[in-house]
Amino acid sequence: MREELLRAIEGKTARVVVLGLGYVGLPVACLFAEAGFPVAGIRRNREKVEMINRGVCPIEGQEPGLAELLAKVVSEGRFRATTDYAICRDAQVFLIAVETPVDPATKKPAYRALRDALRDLGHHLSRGSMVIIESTIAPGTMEGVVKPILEETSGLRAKEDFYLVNCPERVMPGKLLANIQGCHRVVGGMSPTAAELAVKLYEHIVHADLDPVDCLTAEMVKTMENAYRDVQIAFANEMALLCEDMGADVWQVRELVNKSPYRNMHLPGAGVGGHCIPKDPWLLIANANNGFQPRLIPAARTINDGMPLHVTDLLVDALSQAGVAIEGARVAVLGYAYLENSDDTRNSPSAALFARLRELGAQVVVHDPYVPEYKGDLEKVVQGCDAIVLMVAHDVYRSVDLDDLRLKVACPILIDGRHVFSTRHAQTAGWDYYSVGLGRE
Ligand code: SAJ
Repeated sequence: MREELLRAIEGKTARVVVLGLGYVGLPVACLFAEAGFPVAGIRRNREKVEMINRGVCPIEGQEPGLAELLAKVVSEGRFRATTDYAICRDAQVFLIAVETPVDPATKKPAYRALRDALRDLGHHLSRGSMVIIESTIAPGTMEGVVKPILEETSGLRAKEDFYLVNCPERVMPGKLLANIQGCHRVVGGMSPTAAELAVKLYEHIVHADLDPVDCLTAEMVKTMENAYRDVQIAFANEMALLCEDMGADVWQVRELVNKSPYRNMHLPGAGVGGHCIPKDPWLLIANANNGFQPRLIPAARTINDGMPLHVTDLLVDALSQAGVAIEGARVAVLGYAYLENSDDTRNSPSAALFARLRELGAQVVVHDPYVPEYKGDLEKVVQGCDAIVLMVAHDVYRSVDLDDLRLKVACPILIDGRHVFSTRHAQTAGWDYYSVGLGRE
């Protein structure tokens, strides 16, 4: 079994199927196709499947090289998408890259997409295959969820009849291809042979270290690195709140803190969004059950989830200083994606701000150059507004002419959730300027 699969991997004859063609699955499918493997991809959304098979990239934001690569491997017949799981029947290598959210109420893993993909694949799984989970999963999931479902639906046994691997993705919108090719990866095998074979496979597309480990270690590494980032951002956000309280400037303070050795204070801001950082800390602690009491992780989540509400408070104060009630006020929100220069709106902090402003009775208009429903002319969107709230540091906002914009609004209040502008620049242009982390005189 090992030799046969190794030959197919080294000879690039192994048929590869990627389950889930989103921000993780689509670029990895294209790279394996470009490396010379026959690749197919499965996505449930028929419209996106047809787009992909026309060689059109469904990901909108700035994604260097992806659209061209997709068009190339599709036109050369090396990659095609389908909604039909039967395509799995003649394949040897399967990569699963579906969403793994947490339940908003219980903060426990909500693995519906993962379980469905595993069940549908299990019915077509043949002996000698390799199944790789790229999705970020809670420690203990490979043993407790993935293996049992595949064994039950396939009638095969992991290790003896097929190889099982957890190789967590490390991609970020805006750098999808570069991250896959250039980032170090941990390759967690249900057996050392499984890890060894997966390393052989990824060597075709990853030009960085590939560390073979066991599955629990791989699950821990990925969820912990994102929890680490969330805690670092929470520290920065708490310091921003402290600086506002004491009339200091967190942006200047941070720059100087980072001049001291071994410090890398992250960026405070209007919130933490995306499919990873807001939920992976909960995945990390989801299966701890021998008395472990998490304190830091939940505290960091509370601080970061609170930032869009803090931005709302800054706005309400600013409006009341100007004698404008939030109820009925017309507020323009700049940026709806969770990350600059991306179209990805998953767990976007702007959604939390939007909901809160609506609750308070404000009239909310949104602009985002990348999110289809909020594209449009910025000047028209802010026309007659009582305030502007910047939530995302898209490049296009950095070069906005604040003097021009000033002439469009009814009331010159500017709340900067990402410190895109400077106080002097904004005040010179006649704005009443507020920024996260900036104390007022
Ligand atoms: N953010 C801050 N301050 C910071 C950094 C980020 O407020 O200093 C906010 C961002 O605005 C965004 C959110 O946090 O709303 C997440 O930003 P991100 O830069 O972490 O972007 P992600 O979530 O797309 O990417 C993260 C990355 N993880 C790490 O850097 C440890 C990426 O490497 C992972 O591949 C990705 O999660 C993932 O898929 O897990």
